[in-house]
Amino acid sequence: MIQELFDLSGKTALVTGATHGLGMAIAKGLAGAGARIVINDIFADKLEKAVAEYEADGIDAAGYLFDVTDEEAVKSAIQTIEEEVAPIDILVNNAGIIKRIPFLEMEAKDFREVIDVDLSGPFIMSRYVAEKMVARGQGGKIINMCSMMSELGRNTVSAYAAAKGGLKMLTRNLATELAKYNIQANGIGPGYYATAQTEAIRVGGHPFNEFIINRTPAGRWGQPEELQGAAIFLASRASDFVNGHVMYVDGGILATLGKPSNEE
Ligand code: GCO
Repeated sequence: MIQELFDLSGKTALVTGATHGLGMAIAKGLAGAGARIVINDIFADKLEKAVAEYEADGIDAAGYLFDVTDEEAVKSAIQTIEEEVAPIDILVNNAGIIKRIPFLEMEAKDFREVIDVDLSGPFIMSRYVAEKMVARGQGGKIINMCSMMSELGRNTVSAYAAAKGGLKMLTRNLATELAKYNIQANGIGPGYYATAQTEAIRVGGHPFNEFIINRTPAGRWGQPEELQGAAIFLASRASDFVNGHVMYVDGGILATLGKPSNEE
């Protein structure tokens, strides 16, 4: 049956930072396709709340407390997860932060912090998860959460754009170096989604809300669940010859220059 191509039964997926938002929607999607879910966060209370939320949805998610930027912590967490749960077949590098600060006001420490979480974190995670995948010789999938900012600049997000542009290139390099081990590394590039991360620029009459609705050919913000199809595809056998690709799920933003706000 063709559905078997997308079946994740027997697979284990680690989705970093999947305590809320896009990561949680993706993890729930992978669980729906049959995968065993592991998540992490740096806050114990967020982790606990999320595990309960998965449970309410009938998903038995294993939660681990560690920081993706801490190389030693990552190494030992991966070891523990593989012993306590199962070998990681699918890694989704989702954990990320954003700082919206005008370029001329940004300090290097803020820039570095964003690069650390959004770019060095995925490097560290991929480095140590891939090492185990290679040793087992059964292939694997790495999915990096890219962004519109992997392609476009925007006021106030220089650090985030630099990190997400870098993450796109890290994805291509992982694809280059890991393909021979049957590991595929791809990215998902979400457009603008109604999540907590975009709340500050979406609600309360913020002009960015109108701008995004007008700028997106689909004429609306995305809903987190709309990323599930892309995630399942990139995590499954269906994408075994897809490598180094960033799949933009953006309602068409990157396809268009946009239009004046008063145009039908
Ligand atoms: C912003 C947004 C974005 C999005 C997303 C776009 O301030 O422009 O927060 O960066 O969250 O990553 O793809």
